[in-house]
Amino acid sequence: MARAKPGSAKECAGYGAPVVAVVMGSDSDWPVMKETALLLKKLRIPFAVRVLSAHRAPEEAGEFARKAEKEGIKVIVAAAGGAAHLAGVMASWSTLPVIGVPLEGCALSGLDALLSTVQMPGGVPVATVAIGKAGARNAAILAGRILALSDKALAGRVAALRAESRRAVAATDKRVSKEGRSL
Ligand code: RP5
Repeated sequence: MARAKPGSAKECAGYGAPVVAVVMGSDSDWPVMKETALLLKKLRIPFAVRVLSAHRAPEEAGEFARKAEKEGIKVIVAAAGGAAHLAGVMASWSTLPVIGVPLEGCALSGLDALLSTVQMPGGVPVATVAIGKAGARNAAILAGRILALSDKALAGRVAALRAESRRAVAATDKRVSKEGRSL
């Protein structure tokens, strides 16, 4: 099966210079990490998407992290599966907030990536979210909340997103309880 191609920074960040970097270990991670990109787009947060490997191309990954802040990035979202060290490498080379997304591999269903991402030594934090798509979505919202601390308009959009999900639960509740009554 052909792999999805990561979107270019230019393509995804047409509404300003990127302030969030979404980095991942492989293009095989993109179908999940597209969830982060779509939510960032919905929140109108300019972002860049990159494939950077902690193991296969460590020098390039380190260089990216070292330069990120100077290039205007404010939050790094780093996703990887298996022996997932990409978020840790970002946090080692940068003092920007790093959100780690553990992804599901074949062998251990993402538990390997979760432990690799979350178990950082004291002093080098990675804010680790859930495995897979839920984590990918939460990474975007968490990045939005961090940026919203100094951006009132964005805070409004983040709040609107929460209200939308509350309304969705109410609609589901109505539908399922109606189905329950009709049994
Ligand atoms: C990790 O290894 C990547 O983040 C990916 O989740 C996993 C497998 O990579 P590929 O072999 O599909 O390139 O570094």
